Amino acid sequence: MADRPDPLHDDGVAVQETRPELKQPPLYNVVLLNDDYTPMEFVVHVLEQFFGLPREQSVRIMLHVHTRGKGVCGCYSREIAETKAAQVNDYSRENNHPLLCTMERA
Ligand code: TYC
Repeated sequence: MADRPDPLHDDGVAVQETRPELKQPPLYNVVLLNDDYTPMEFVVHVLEQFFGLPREQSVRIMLHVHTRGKGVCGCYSREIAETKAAQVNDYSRENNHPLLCTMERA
């Protein structure tokens, strides 16, 4: 009962009602960066395996990154984007490729 201010007996104290938090959580683009050494086939493989993209779209994104410097692989909540980027970076390191994956606010 005492968890809500009583407007008739407020002792002259103004109470600012807390508005409910209605904002959607932000989304993040997972971004691949170009480098001079990672084989194109490895990048295509990463896009297929970690982002579930079909081969044609993976080739298209890889070539976009190769020519433009970076490109978006997918858009996710912060936790999923962090996990994807970390998985790609771990996998690239395990395979001795300098491929880097980051995330940016969408
Ligand atoms: N630039 C690389 C090459 O010529 C290919 C590449 C594409 C590397 C995309 C990274 O995110 C990348 N072998």
